[in-house]
Amino acid sequence: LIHLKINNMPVTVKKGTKILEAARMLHIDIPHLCYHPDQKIKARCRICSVEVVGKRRLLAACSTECWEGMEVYTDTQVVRDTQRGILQLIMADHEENCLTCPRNGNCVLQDLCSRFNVLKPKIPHVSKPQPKFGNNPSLLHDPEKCVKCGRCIRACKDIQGIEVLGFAGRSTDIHITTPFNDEFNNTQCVLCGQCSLACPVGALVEKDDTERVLDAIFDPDKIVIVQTAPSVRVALGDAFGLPKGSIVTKKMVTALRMIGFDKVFDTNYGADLTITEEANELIERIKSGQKMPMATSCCPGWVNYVEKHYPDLLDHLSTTKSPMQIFSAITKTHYAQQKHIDPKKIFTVAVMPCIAKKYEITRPEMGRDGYQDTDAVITTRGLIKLIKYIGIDFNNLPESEFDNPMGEATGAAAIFGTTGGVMEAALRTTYEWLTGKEMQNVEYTPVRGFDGIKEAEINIDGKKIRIAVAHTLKNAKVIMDKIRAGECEYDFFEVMACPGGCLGGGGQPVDTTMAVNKKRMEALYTIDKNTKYRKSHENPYLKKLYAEFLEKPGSKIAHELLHTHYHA
Ligand code: HC0
Ligand code: SF4
Ligand code: SF4
Repeated sequence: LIHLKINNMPVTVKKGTKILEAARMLHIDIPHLCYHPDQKIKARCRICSVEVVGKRRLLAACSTECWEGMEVYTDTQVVRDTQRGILQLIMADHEENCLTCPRNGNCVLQDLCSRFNVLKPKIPHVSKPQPKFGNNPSLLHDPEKCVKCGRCIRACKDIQGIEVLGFAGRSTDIHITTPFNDEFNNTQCVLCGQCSLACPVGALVEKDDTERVLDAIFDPDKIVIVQTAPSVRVALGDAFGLPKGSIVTKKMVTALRMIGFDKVFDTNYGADLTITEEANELIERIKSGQKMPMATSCCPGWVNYVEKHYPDLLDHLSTTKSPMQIFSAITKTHYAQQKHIDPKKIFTVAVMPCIAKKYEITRPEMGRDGYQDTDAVITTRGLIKLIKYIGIDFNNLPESEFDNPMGEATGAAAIFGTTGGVMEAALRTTYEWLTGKEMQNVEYTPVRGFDGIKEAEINIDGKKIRIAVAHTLKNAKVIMDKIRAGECEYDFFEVMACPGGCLGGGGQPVDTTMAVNKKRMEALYTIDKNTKYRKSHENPYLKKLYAEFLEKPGSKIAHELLHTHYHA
């Protein structure tokens, strides 16, 4: 243990603790910009500079380890002048249009300028106009707002192993860009949005579709139907000061009705359908031995990755569409027929933790008869914006239930939002269908938790099924390289592009970290535990849907509506 003093207050820390972390234990927040708790420390911005007795230069609190007897001061005149000086320099190279910035009110730089009273620029502006990138449905890059912290670069490289973003230029010309300054969709980018989640300012942001959603709501000729993804309900509360991992499903439903959606349904219903179709597909593939191992395909970041990085292995992806797309396909066909509504009058909105989903809905195969199945995707951040726009006092809202029939879902669907969840849900159904026996303990712990790659072998009726679960594309790469080399022994594997799965998605609130993700994961398992049905094929409304419309899993009509094919 190490003993030190910060601002004359004693604190004891473990060896290896950085000054920034030690200060937190004393409830002091040393300002930081390039530091992110889940990333490698680079100490680029130096805004965390502190004075240490005996040292002539200021030290970076994010990267300097505490030592025995250390005496640190975080609030001396020289520290404050340095911090203000750094902020002035950043502002000299920063587009000053905070009022119209998507991160207005939610920006680390804005908070720091306010905290250090850097209200008027003292240094002449040096920034030059730079082209924005955004010719894609998901992601917008505005280099004039960039603070060169490098957090986006590290997210892309260290989480996804992709390296689309990098520094270019020197001195005042230094900027972050893609290879050959190309648009994201011409690069190896998969639109996962992890860079936008890591960006402390408004330089990398999602494409905002909230205005389009409001326009549809105000249009008297449109019936606007919303579905909400499994992991939004355990993250939304963050924005309203609730403890991390709070389950706010029923308040969220009330808020969505207040915003003006005509029907509030649950993506989880679509997830149950995905599982019945995917389990059936898996059983068929195991029996035929074709295109093995089979991989899940509900994460569009992952699908984009296979298309761009492993186009020779696209056959391994399950043809079952994602819950979001299955949900919308049923809404605009069966549901529309039953309610006697022209599907072209229905406007479907999906609230997702994801920005790749904004791209997924534009794929040409995701619709029919000249209409798109899902009309708009807004992220958890987008929903927060709408709730604030309407002026809803979220925390004091009464609770309410989803509409039916597409608001009813099982516990298996709830856990889709965490890494390992799709696998566990699929196993619950596959096991029962292959054996004809009831699964006693539905909780399959080997696929739970945040290990990068989890492997297991299950015995189903004497047949060994080898499975794996990976989150982040860096981990997925390990599996894909094995398949390419002909060395992969799995039958079935799950990949989610984001750390922890969708609960750590690129569209979640910007203070998402792995520690926060852990709370969200626990919340999803709690929802599963407290749900009446815990296996997708037991969803009573799904049974009805198959009886009335889809006939059986894998039927001709199920293939038409609920399956697709991926191509390079
Ligand atoms: Fe996910 Fe999904 S679980 S991808 O992570 O499969 O976005 O939350 O909605 O579609 O259900 C995201 C989350 C979903 C879909 C589901 C799947
Ligand atoms: Fe990299 Fe994902 Fe950002 Fe694309 S969206 S640049 S893949 S982190
Ligand atoms: Fe989107 Fe979830 Fe995939 Fe991330 S893990 S890209 S949030 S679907």
